Amino acid sequence: MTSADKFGVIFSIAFAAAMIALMGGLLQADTAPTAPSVAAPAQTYSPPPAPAAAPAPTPSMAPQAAPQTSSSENLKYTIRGGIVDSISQDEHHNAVKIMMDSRLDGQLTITVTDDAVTPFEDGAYFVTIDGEEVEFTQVGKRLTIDFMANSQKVMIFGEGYKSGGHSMGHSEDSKEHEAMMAAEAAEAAAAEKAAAENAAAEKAAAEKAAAEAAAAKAPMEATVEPVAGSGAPGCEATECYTPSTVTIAAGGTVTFSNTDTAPHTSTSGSAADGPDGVFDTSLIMANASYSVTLSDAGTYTYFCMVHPWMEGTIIVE
Ligand SMILES: [Cu+2]
Repeated sequence: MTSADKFGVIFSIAFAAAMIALMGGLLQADTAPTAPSVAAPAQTYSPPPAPAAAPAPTPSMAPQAAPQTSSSENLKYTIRGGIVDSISQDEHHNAVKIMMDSRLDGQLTITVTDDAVTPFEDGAYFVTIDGEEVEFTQVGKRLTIDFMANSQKVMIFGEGYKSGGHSMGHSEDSKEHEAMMAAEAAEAAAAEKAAAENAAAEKAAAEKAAAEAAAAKAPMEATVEPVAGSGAPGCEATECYTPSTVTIAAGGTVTFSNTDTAPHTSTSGSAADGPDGVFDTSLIMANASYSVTLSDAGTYTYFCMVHPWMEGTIIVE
């Protein structure tokens, strides 16, 4: 090695050492002041108690019943027996969705805001856990909801998820009335014709034509009901709405009549892609119904927002 080479090697080592020292200093300067301020809200999962069969004394085990308190989406909550994975707002349906991981029976207390979900007129809410309506206690805007182990999705619904009928009913009534009047008039006219000598042949021809026209045209009205027990998965193997496909004429009406005990929606779109905005019955309580009028021909799929395995189809001709 020449002395020039030696100098080069020593210089390289010294330069590298200086850079490492400099970077170390920068890193420290960069991370040191911010680290303590990003302390995330503590949301530690508490493991279930040790099985009774193995009563090993574990005095050092963390107290598993300690509730945890935090806030997400600006909603304050306390949960015992599980952890909250996420809280999100379903603006389209005026609802708050809470996804959680619960391995124990537990309790969620959450304080909602009008920004997150607007209550019904009387200030009340409607709560489901994994699609089933549940009882809960409400003090002001603070809801206390008991849940069973392995519950996953808590939905808090507000105004907009009205139970029961629809304003469309009135115009339907008057349409029905008009149709009845027209039918009566036609009957009277037909009777007069029958009295005439050569009316019989004419009437038969007219009736035949009418029957053919009726057979060719899809009905103006159809009724769809959720299959009993469709609030639990399994119906998708056959049908969750019955009939799962209905055909109506353009301008016709499909009435969704909830003969099941669980509340359901029929929301246009699909469970995979979400609502498409064509129609939405919103939540239909047991024994209530909701009518949808479709004026444009086409094939419309729909699903239940509460039980996404429930899907059906309306064909408009
Ligand atoms: Cu449903």
